[in-house]
Amino acid sequence: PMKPHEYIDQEDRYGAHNYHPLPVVLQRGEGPYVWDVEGNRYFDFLSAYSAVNQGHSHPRIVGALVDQARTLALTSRAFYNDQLGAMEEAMATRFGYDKVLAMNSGAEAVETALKLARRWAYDVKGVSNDQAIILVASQNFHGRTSTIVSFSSDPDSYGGFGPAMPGFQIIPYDDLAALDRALTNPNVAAFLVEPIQGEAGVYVPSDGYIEGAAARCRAANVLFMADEIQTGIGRTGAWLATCGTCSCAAGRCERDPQTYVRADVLILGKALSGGVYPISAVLADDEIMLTIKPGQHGSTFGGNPIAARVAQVALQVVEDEQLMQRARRQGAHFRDTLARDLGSHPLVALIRGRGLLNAVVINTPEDSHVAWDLCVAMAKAGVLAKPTHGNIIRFAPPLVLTDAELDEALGRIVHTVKNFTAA
Ligand code: IF1
Repeated sequence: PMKPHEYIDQEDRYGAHNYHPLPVVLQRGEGPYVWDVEGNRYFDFLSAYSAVNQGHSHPRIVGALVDQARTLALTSRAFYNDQLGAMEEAMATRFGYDKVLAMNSGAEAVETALKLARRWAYDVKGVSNDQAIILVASQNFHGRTSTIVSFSSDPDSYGGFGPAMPGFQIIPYDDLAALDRALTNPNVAAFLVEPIQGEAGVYVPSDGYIEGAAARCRAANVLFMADEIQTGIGRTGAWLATCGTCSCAAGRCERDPQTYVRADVLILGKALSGGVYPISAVLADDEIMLTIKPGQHGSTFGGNPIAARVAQVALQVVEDEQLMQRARRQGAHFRDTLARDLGSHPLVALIRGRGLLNAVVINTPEDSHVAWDLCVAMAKAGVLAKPTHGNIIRFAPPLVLTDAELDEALGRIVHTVKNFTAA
């Protein structure tokens, strides 16, 4: 076996330098834990950016993956398979849409939604050819394709990758007046938005923003498209962040009319597979989804039998283990405890989040090393988290921690911050 630095050197030597990982080399995962190559155990408070909500290597999900891989892995969509329809039915009925379109990565699902919005604009709304505008929010993160980075406001994402794809307009996030102004343009096809902005640093919008945005889009005959790739599948304390304050009581969807928002186009990824396989999907009703005809969109691997089988089980696990209720309850406890123990600590500027998608804003400029050094110190204390924007630390553990495990991890986080001395 190699030493940790040898693995790091090997990646550095032979891999592209498009990431800057924390210096931890992981080998094994189970539930909320991962182990490095030297056998040290960590609480995983990143959860692969919320892809492993169900915990690492969930036995039921891995069982489905392995069994289906042995039986039939890939057919392409040139033929039917015996798993895809069941996955489509499970997702359509659970989330309340006519149709599902299966892809692989989150970025591909976002691309699919953008293409659907344009087709719907031309075929249904009656926008003149090539004139459709899609609104997006500033500080958005929707993936890394050349089209998606075209409408990023982060120079690291779009810089040097031009020319930008036309047909997008960036409006301020959490600003209904700005949305109102943009919606006066009759060529607007859709508004694509994250209900909570992940990459922006777990930025939770004002109460009523998502409801207000959806209502304004509906009034203007514009599609409201929710990117729930990171916020969905239990992470924020309900099936979806757009579910609002519904409690998913008894695992049943209440669709509380006070706060539930139904996106016209719902985009899912990440934890749709429990992290064992890349699976994404777009959900919409027939008026939108059936604008794309055979031969006009697709993917070799999209909707393959492994993905279809895995997604069914991954969703069932969330429901059976009541992970959204746990995320809601434990998330409140997490924020309360951090506020109590670190709320007045000089390093802590702000604690925010919903469910188990949380962030601590460190009281330093974005170009300071403190948040990074703090994450290295937390790793030494057995908790893995990663800074974003230089001074924001995201805390998003798998949703399968016991209450005692959460308290143990909280103790380590609090202890590390209290004993931290900036270099
Ligand atoms: C990386 C952030 C998280 C997403 C939303 C689409 C995608 C993502 C709302 C694309 C992906 C990622 C990818 C990950 C870092 C990450 C992230 F910091 F950038 F914002 F999760 F917090 N929509 N999010 O959050 O999905 O194509 O990656 O499957 O390594 O870039 P993808």
